[in-house]
Amino acid sequence: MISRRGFFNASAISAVTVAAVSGRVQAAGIPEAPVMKEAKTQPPLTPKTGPDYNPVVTLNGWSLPWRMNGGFKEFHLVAEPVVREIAPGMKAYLWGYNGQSTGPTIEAVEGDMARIYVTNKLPEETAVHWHGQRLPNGMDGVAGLTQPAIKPGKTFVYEFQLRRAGTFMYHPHSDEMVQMAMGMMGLFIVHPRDPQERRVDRDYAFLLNAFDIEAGSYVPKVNTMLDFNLWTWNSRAFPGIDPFIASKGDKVRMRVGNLTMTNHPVHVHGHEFKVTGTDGGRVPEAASWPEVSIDVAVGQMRDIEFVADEPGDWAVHCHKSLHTMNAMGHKVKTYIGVDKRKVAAQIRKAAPGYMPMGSRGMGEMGEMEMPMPDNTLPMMTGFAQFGAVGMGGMFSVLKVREGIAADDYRDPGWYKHPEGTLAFEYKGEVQREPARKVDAASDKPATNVRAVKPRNHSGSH
Ligand SMILES: [Cu+2]
Repeated sequence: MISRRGFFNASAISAVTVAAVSGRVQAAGIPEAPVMKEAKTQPPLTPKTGPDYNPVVTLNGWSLPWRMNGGFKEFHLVAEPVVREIAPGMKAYLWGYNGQSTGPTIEAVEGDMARIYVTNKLPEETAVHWHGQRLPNGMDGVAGLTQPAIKPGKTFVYEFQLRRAGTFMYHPHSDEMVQMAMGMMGLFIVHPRDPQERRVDRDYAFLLNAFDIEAGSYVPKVNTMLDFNLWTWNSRAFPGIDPFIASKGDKVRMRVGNLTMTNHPVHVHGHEFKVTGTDGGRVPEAASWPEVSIDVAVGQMRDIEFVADEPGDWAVHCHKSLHTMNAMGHKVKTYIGVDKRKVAAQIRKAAPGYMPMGSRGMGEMGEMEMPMPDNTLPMMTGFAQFGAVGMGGMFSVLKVREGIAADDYRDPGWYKHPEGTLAFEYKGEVQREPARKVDAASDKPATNVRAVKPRNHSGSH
């Protein structure tokens, strides 16, 4: 029997249960397999054993506890059917790992020896590919090519040294299209040996994924090629995606991996960021480039970093507008400019209460309370302090506030806009001073802008 002592290095993982009692530990020598019961963002898992590092925060996810065994850091993944809440009001029957889809984030340190047990509790074969890692070929997890598939009920062991730091992923390479359409994937973060190297204050991570679940049903269609209807981050859709929290002045990193079948331009409002990491590792500081949107292609990972120096509630979203809608979005016809009153009157004779939609745009749909099938998300939903946000899917909010404690990831509520900094309705002459001057000494150039001499003083003669 395995002692729990020395296993839990988590200070507090509220929702993790160790299911040793329910027979998850199949044999002495296999580490226990913790299970997550909820879809909330869990606090970072601070290391208590092994080399030190600064843990990530997985959006609507958690990190997998490990145990040290000799020179190995041992993890236990269980591939299994799970029930995932996509957003309040909708659950999906997916396949995942250790109780959730996406699976837990694996975190370790460059140079660590990793030993990962994978138990298959699915009704079919699987294998786990460690996307982006340098490892011996036989540990690469491609069923049929580098190993026999893991049959239902069996446990395989993967062992490899983590040779480089970076943002990686894991997913099946066995009936891959079905298993990924069902939600099987997770993040694998390898931290640098020196915890001070490129250190940030808040390190967020999430995977872009997608499902095709018909309105009113629970199971994804597994043979969909492109026509997905639920665009998710870590198998959550807005308003089910938790916010990114930052204290003003924090250096924030967001690590994004794409395991959908299309690209996603991820856009952050109110800040410029730098692209500081790709699948190939850290981008040297001098080579990282500024952006406000980063296109993450299929199978890619991108790390972005910025100083959260603008207080407020800033949207963070995929810039493909069909990806910020929930189910049914793309099946709705365009009626803008159409006078449907006559048509509606005709239809009401047969269907009393019929309501035409969309002739003034579709924003109105975000505010309507329409009867829907059970277990379906409205296509555009989510309310904030000024009304309907009119968004679903791949959308969240970066909440920057003054003086949030370093370990505090609680939602601070909606931003209170200082006097004079909020867009307002025009009601007559506007007469007031600018509320927020950029620089009192406006006749001097800002310090980071080089003064440019006029051309005719360039001294070329
Ligand atoms: Cu997208």
